[in-house]
Parts: sequence; C-alpha cells; structure tokens
Amino acid sequence: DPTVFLNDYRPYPFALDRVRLSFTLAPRGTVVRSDLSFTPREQGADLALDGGEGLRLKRLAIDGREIATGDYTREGEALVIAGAALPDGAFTLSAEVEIDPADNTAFEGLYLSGGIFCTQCEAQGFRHITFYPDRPDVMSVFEVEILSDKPVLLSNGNPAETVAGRAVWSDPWPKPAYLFALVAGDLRAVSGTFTTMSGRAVDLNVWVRPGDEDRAGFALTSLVKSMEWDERVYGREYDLDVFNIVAVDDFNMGAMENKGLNIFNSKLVLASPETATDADYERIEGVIAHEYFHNWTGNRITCRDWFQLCLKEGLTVFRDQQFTSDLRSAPVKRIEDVQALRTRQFREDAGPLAHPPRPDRYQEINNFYTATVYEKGAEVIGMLKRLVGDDGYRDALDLYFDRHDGDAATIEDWLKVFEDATGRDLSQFSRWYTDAGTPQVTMTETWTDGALTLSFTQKTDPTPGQLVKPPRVIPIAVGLIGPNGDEVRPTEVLEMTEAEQSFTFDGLGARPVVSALRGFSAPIILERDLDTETRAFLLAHDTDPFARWEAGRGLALRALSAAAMGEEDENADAFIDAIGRLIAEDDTDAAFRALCLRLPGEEEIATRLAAAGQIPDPDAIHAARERLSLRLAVTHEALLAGIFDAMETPGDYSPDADGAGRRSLRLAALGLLTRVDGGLRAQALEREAGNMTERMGALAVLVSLGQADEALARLRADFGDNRLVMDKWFTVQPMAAPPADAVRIARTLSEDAAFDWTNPNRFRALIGGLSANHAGFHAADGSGYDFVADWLIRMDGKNPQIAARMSTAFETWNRYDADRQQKARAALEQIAAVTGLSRNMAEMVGRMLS
Ligand code: HT7
Ligand code: ZN
Repeated sequence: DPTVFLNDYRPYPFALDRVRLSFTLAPRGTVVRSDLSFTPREQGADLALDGGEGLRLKRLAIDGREIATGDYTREGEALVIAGAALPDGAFTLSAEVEIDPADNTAFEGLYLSGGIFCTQCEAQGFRHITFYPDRPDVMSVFEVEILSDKPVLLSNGNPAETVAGRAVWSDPWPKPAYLFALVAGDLRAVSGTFTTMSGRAVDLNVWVRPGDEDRAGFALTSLVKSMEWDERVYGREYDLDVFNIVAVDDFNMGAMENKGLNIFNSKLVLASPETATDADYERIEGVIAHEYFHNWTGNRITCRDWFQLCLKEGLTVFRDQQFTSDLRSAPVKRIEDVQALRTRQFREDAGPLAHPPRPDRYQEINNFYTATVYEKGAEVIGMLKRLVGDDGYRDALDLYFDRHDGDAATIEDWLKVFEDATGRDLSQFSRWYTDAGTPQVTMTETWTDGALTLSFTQKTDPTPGQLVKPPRVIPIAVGLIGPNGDEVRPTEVLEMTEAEQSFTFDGLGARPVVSALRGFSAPIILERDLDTETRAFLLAHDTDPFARWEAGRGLALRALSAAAMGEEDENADAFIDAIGRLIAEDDTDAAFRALCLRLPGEEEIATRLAAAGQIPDPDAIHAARERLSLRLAVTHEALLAGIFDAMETPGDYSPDADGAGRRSLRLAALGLLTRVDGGLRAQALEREAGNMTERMGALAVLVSLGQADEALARLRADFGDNRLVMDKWFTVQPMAAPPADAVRIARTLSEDAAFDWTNPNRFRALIGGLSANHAGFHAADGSGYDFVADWLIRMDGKNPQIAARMSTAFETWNRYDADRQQKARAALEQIAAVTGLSRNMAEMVGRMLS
C-alpha cells in the first residue's frame, strides 16, 4: 500500500550542509553531477536518498572514493547506503547520473518545453533529476553550474559567473529541493529594477520567447506592485539581487515559486488587449503576486512535510486575495472568491474526495493541490483574522516571521504564534485544519419586547474516514437593519462554539431585518427560513455588499432549484423585479451589478439540490436556467439594452477594475438580450470588439446559439499561431455549446490537427471545456463520461498529474440518478482496470469509487 501517514513523520537523520550541482545539458543524456555534504544527526543511521529507475547512475563516491555496487541498494524509488558503510562524521556524497529531458512527458523534474530546458520540482520532482533526500524539511544552500550552448542559463539565487556556454548561480538561502529550478533557452527579457525598503536594488526580468516581449509588460508591472505591497502591508523585503520569471508553454499548473526563479505557465504571463481577457489580466496580476509572496510564506518559511501544504498555500492565497482586494474592488473580489469556493471547494467537500485542509494521509501528494488546501486554507486564515482582529493578526504574523524564518514549520507552529501573540486558546479552532466537510448552520429568529434572539445549530455530515464531527468555532458576522433601511446595529462577530447556541440583541425599537454571515465570515452553508420579501429587502438595502449580493443569490437559487424540480416559485418574480431595480442604479459599481445580474451556474444549482437531499437533473437545471434568463430578458429588455450601449468601452482599452467591471456588466446584459434579439448584438460585437474580452464574450454567446461558424473561423484565421488564443478557441466550443451538441463538438475538436493534447493547456482547454458544460458532460446517454474517460486513460500514460487532476470531473458522479451513476461508474471502472495506471490516477479513481 503506497499510503503515507502524517503520524509516521520522522526527522531526517542527516543535516545537508551544502549542495553543489553541475549540469551538462542535452535533450538526451544530460549529465548531472552532485556533491552533497552531510553531517550525521544520529549515529549509524542509513543514508536513504530518493531517486527512481529513470536515473542512470554512472558514479557514486564518498569523500572522493567510489563505492562499490554491494555497498548500496536501489529499490523502487530509493537508494540506500548502509550506515556501516558511512564515515563517522561529516562526509560528501558525489554522484553522476544521466537523464533524458526530451523523454520527460510528465513535466516533472527536468524537461523540454518548445526547446527550452526547464524544471518543475514541487512536490517531488527533484528525485527525477538526481539522488537526493527529496523532502521539504531537508534544507541546504546550493551552488549550481550549467554547461550548455543555450544563450540564457538561469538557476536560483544570485549569478556568480557567466560566460558563453557556462553559468554559475549561488543561492545563499537554505531551501528544500522542491524550490530548485533551472532554465536554459533562447529567451528575451523584459526588465526593470526595484529598490527595496532598505535601499537595495533588485534586477527584475520577465523571460519570454523571442517575439513575445510586447506581451510581458503587464507581468513586470504586476511584480513591482507585489513587491511594494508586501513591504507596505507585511513588512517583507526581497532578499536577492535578482528576481527572474520565465514563461513556458508546457506546464502542469499555473506557476511555481522557485527561489529567485519563478517559472510560469505562459498563459499567466503573456497578455495584450487583443489576446487576453480582463479575467486573464486579473489572474496574471494575482498569480504573479501569489508566487512572489511565497518568497516569505513558503520559501523563507517552508513546510516540514507535505501534509502541511496549506501552511504555505492557504496563507499565500489569503495574501494574494488581500492584494487583489486592495488593488481592485474589495467587495467584488470577495464575491468572486466565494463563488469560486462554492463551485469548487463545497463540491469537493460534499463528495468522495473530501479531505481536511491538513490531510493526515495520501498516496500521491500531487492529488492534494486542491481547492480545500488552497481556497479553504485561505478561508480558515480569514476566520482567524476575524477572531483575533486586525492588530492581533499583524502581531501574530510578525511573530511567525521572527520565530520561524529559516524553518520547515507545521500547522501547530502556525497556530501557536496566534496563541502566543494574542493569548487566545485555539484548540477548538484547530478542527478547521483537521476536519473535512462544510458545516451546515441553521439560523432562526425570535422577537419579544424589543429583544431579538438568534438561535443557531451546526452540523457537519460525515466525510470519508471521518464519521463524527465535533462542533467548530464559527465566526458569524451579523448586522441589523431597520425597516427604513438604516443600519441599527453595525457588524458584530458572533462566536459560535456549541452545537446549538443563541445570541440576543436587546433594546431594539422595531423588529430589524438580520443581515447574517456578512462578508461570508465563515466557509459554511447558512440556512435561514427567510421569506421572499425579506430577501428582496436585503437585496435592496443591505449595507454589506456581500450580503446584498447573497440576498439576490438566495432568490435566484430558490427560484431555479424549484423550477428544476418542476415547481413554480414566487422567488422568480421577486428576483426579476428586484434585480431590475438594482441594475438601474447607475451609481452602483458596474462589476457589482454584473455579479448580481449573472444567474448561478448549473453546477452550483446541482450542488445546492444535492445538499438539500434531492437528485439533480442536469437537463432540467439547464432548462430552468434558460427559462429564467428569458424571463429576465423579456421583462427588462429596454433597461438591458440601455446598459449594453452605456457600458461600451470608451477610447483605449485598459484592463483596470473599472473598465473590466463595465465590460462584465455589458456582457451579462448581452447574454440576456441575445434571447430577444436573435443574436444580432452578439454578431455585431464579435466583429467590432477592440479587445479580447468582448470578442470572446460575444463568441461564447454565438456558440450557445449555434451561430458561431464564421466567428470561429475568423478567430482561427487571426490567431492560428497564438497558442493561448487557440486554447480559448478550443474551450469555448464545448463549454458554451447547447448541451445536446457538446460531446459531438468535443469529439470533432479532438480530431483537429491543432489538438496537441500532450500540451497541458490544450488538453485542459478541450477536456476542461466539456466538463464545464454541466448538462453536456452529464449527457443522459453517458457519452460525456465515455469521451472524458478515454482521454484520461490516454493522458495518464503521458502525464499522470494532468490526467488525475482532470479526473475530478467525475467527483460528483454519485449524486445523479441511477442511470447516470451506472454509466459514470462504468467509465471509472474502465479507468481503474488499465494496466500500469499511474499512482496518481489509481488513488483518484479508488477514492471516487470507494
Ligand atoms: N506551489 C506551486 C504548486 C505547483 C505544483 C504542484 C504540483 C505539480 C506541479 C506544480 N506546479 C506548481 C504553485 C503555487 O501554488 O504557487
Ligand atoms: Zn502557491
């Protein structure tokens, strides 16, 4: 059984004092020479190094003396030298291995992307480069020599020597191997400098392929903003002479925070108004910040073991969310983050893949880079901040950086700094890290003699391996609003700690309306028995923007859930009416109005129905959403048309929050108007748009109408040689298609010459596009399941990380009707039966079928 357990953690029995590496690069037969200087911490311990069959061992020596084959063993993924064969004190182990980057299709370790040598070592990629104690608590300083005829040769730290064909890099900050990076290629830099708060100049470079330089400026500006922000808000200064970012086309995830040498998926670096949407720009800015912020939260303070992944990821997501809130609109960012959490993390928490933010077992760690570890990990920190206050949070973070700089730390260390800095006991709070599942909280109100009592209950359903869930600490932010819309009590955070608990507000004149879970103060499902009128009142008057949006969301979700179950519901009329008033508020932020106008997605409706114990019918959900859209369009046609015209982008395009908000509102209006204008506006906008945001928005509408042939051909003619735009071309077709056509369209696209499926972005574009079409993927005949399963099997043979990640399309399979379940199960069983299935995929499918 390949399961690894948190409780089995043992410190490494050697200190690694120094690492020297030398690479002689070649697509096949790259030679890696290593000198690892160890000091034993335990007498007589065996030296165990990670490194599998892919490493061709040429030489192994201790203190310069070659060791014989009999003195070590190679079993599976490890090389072990018996303690008896080691010197008593410090020693240097030298190895020479050969590897083949050109054959590395898993993009883990050293590989080639479009002729550029690059690396991806998190979580356990370094063991594909050489033999090494590949675990995050083994930290060391590195010196790296690169021998290659590629013009640009990069590694971590500061440049020590560079001549043609040879570069030496020296990283003075101890780091684990997962933060190692090397890049060699024909690259061009877009450069700048940043002077840190203590006056040191840092050279900044964004490295891209020749010809892409004019699309790298936004990434560089975002980096400078990130560096300024981390100094201003967290007091964190950068600590090397250079900061390099490299964009590559083949990358398993978004980006990687290697010390001083971040490597990015090119889609998170390259942007121009003609090729990138507003959402792309916002993501680029956020991910550049995220990776930069890891320099302190992840690199200077890293994780003791991979169970602690949310120590760095939850905190760094929290920090990048704060950054985007500060730079753009805080309420809009909060609503976007909650929407993403509900669609991805609540879904994960409710199904067979549920796990706590700090899991206690795994088979393949790459399967745990999840919405729970990242986004719920960030929510947990948001709750901590709410409970200890802004000053308490700042004191705790200062103490964290002081106490743990240079450490490989744990969640216990993290909670302890909050306890020590604020004097609070966090033992009950720690359950947020160890328990899976989304708490369901109900709230009821009683009103007597000027006193309002709010009574809460909490419960969390069982999740795999965790049947009983004790109550958690839940911060519930509440405000009270008077009948005239004035706030009669400002926001107060109620701390729920029991399974059932009440809170009373005294001295109230008239019965107020309760605005609850303001700012989404905890990642819970709040059920309250509110009538339609009160929801409409909150949508009109709540002073908390999140709660205001949530009131509209509640109306829409109720209306849609009822309609999907074949029932009529008064919420629909109330929603249509109230939303009409809200979108007419010219002085309300356009981005906020757009968020209110957009109906909940089909996936979210399905999740809601399943949480309420019902069986979601994907076709009925789709039809219900279409009907409500049509009613909105018919009722508000004139208003929507006025908005569509007024929200035109004036003058030059700029990706700032204001312009993006206007375009978002314009496109939300277009999506509805299309139902009454036969697609005329979308046809015109697709041809005339001066930016990719509107062009893609219009194109998606045309695809949904089945009127997109010409527009798709035009996009391909304009951008056939631009991989990132062609990814959009591949996504929009299966994603926006009428559900009945989605699988057929995806199948045709999979036969297109441009479907280079070994490129992760291209594979994600098509397979992810289909999975995002809820009723299309869940087609009643099972064709969506079969199509995706076939491709997952094929991809698993090349790139297990990507295949396993995309298999989450199936994670909700057991919430649908018996027929669909039977078809999805058959598809999963077909995957499980493949001989030589990767550990990644075997774990995912095993958990989904258990
Ligand atoms: N810390 C990085 C995670 C990552 C990654 C993990 C597994 C496989 C490939 C990967 N590439 C990047 C990215 C981040 O969260 O910042
Ligand atoms: Zn991260």
